[in-house]
Amino acid sequence: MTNANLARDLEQILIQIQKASLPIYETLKQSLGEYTQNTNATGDTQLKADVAADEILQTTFKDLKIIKQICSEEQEHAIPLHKEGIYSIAYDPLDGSSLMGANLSVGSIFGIYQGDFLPHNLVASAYVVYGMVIGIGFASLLQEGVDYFVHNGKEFQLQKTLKLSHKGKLNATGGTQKNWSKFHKSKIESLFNAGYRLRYSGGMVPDLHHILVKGGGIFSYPSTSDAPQGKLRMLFEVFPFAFIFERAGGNAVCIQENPTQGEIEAKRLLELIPKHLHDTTPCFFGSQEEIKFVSES
Ligand code: AFP
Repeated sequence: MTNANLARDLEQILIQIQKASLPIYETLKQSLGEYTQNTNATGDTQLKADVAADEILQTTFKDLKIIKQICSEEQEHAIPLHKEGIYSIAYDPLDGSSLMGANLSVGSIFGIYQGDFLPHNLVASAYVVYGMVIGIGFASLLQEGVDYFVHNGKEFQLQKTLKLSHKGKLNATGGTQKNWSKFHKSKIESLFNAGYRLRYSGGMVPDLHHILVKGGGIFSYPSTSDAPQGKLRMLFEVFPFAFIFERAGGNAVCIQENPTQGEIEAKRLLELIPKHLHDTTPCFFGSQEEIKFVSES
């Protein structure tokens, strides 16, 4: 496929994401964070807004013949759309929805694949932040950096292209601290001792967007004693943001420890192969310097 054809297709997909974000934002404004009686494929209790956002996205993507299949964090299996389609889209319709009751920002995340849901097939990724305004970050193979669009009340306007500096100042890390490994504790402590400041809302989209907007830092969701494979899902959260951080000039790795030998292994997140659609992995996203620091024993 030529770059011109890819650019045309990605523009169509971005337009669908922009279109869908408007009714999703309206749903959020009318929602009080009410739960349904149902759980999703990963066992999380669904909010009414999770279900509504998923339905809006399914309907919006159905309109586009170039989409072969979609796969949502809220669904157990992928949903075929158009036989002649070329792209597969994996998405989390409403990430961080448990924060809605506290009126904090939440988001949607999209990985856009040419072919099947394998990280080396990613051609673009996007996220939507539903905050004071709707913001959309979009990265593709066709350009360096992450284009950040903001809705001005009438239309989406490109605000800036986000790029990471070699090193930043923010440190966002998740999971229950008593379940962190000694290695993770010591790395996080060293970062704070070096002057890094904690910024963690509990929403992956606003937390990672914050690092991109401030031009650097690190976000981690490590392996913990209660969740050795971490919490965040490869297809719906991790791969799209790994792609975005790499396009922004940073790095994204999985860090696994071998406690008996006291060694650690850092692997590029986009080289992991999921066995199941809902697999999770420990993950670290950041500027070059921070990722180098946490990748060393
Ligand atoms: P919810 O969708 O249950 O609010 O989880 C949000 C999330 O998947 C991601 O957005 C956060 O980074 C992460 O979980 C926070 O998890 P911890 O509360 O365990 O740090």
